[in-house]
Amino acid sequence: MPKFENKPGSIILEKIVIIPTFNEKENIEKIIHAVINLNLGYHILIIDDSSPDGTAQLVKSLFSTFPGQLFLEERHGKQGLGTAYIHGFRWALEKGYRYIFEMDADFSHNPSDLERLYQACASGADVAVGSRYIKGGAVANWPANRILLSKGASLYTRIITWMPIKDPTAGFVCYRREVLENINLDNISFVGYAFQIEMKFAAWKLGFKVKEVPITFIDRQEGVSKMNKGIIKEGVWGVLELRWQSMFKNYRNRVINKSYNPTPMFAHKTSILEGEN
Ligand SMILES: Nc1nc2c(ncn2[C@@H]2O[C@H](COP(=O)(O)OP(=O)(O)O)[C@@H](O)[C@H]2O)c(=O)[nH]1
Ligand SMILES: [Mg+2]
Repeated sequence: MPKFENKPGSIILEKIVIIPTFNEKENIEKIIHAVINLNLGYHILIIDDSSPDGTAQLVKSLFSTFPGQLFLEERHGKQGLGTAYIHGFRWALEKGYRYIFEMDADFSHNPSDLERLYQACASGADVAVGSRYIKGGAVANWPANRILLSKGASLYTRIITWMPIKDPTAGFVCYRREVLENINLDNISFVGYAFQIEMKFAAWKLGFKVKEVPITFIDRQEGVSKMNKGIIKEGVWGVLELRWQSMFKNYRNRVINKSYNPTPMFAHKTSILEGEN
């Protein structure tokens, strides 16, 4: 794990987009270019689970084009989306990033929408969720069975948990670092899409302000989805488990990071730029 690099007077690292990948060779270079070409200061961290198709090699081939902006963490074997993000969150917190994003590699999430999530967080939200199911949001060319599954999962989650979020399985998210620092990431237990629900549930239960921002989600054009029955099963049981824990045990106590100590340099809103001290 790299050492914490921010020192007073040095550049505060602002925005990092974490992209988990498993066999995304058709998309990976294009999505990296698309995010960096926004020219809005986004850094990218790819978490690759030893993709047999050589995704990680393609990322490495871009290191010299985007020095200091593109990073890669390689893990051994496919370990699931949730643990990939947890790995990325720890990495980004350790480095000192202030806004930490989740995004898929497959262009289902439009990189141009990153800034709308960022603006929502920069103007008062703690978590900004790119939402398909609020006014102005949409899903384009997803097969009917996937739409039904996704909408069904959202309704099911809301009925069971009462969490006031219309798109709880959304995977296009911006977190203020304080949210991730406050959550005990050791106790986030799910690996698949239930992970997305649990992160929002934890943030909501800890009293953070979650704002949904409408987005249009587009089905992937290239590569294949990693959705499977195990992920659906984990989602169904996972939501019940969250509800159970929050009813009879103190979920808040379980999920709060008791050793969280805010770093004073992150307690204010203004960026410290190099040479300004
Ligand atoms: N590192 C890692 N990434 C994964 C894993 N499973 C899925 N992903 C990535 O997570 C993102 C979302 O997965 P995807 O297959 O598009 O799911 P879908 O959009 O629900 O069909 C993509 O960028 C995948 O490459 C995994 O086990 N490990
Ligand atoms: Mg996808």
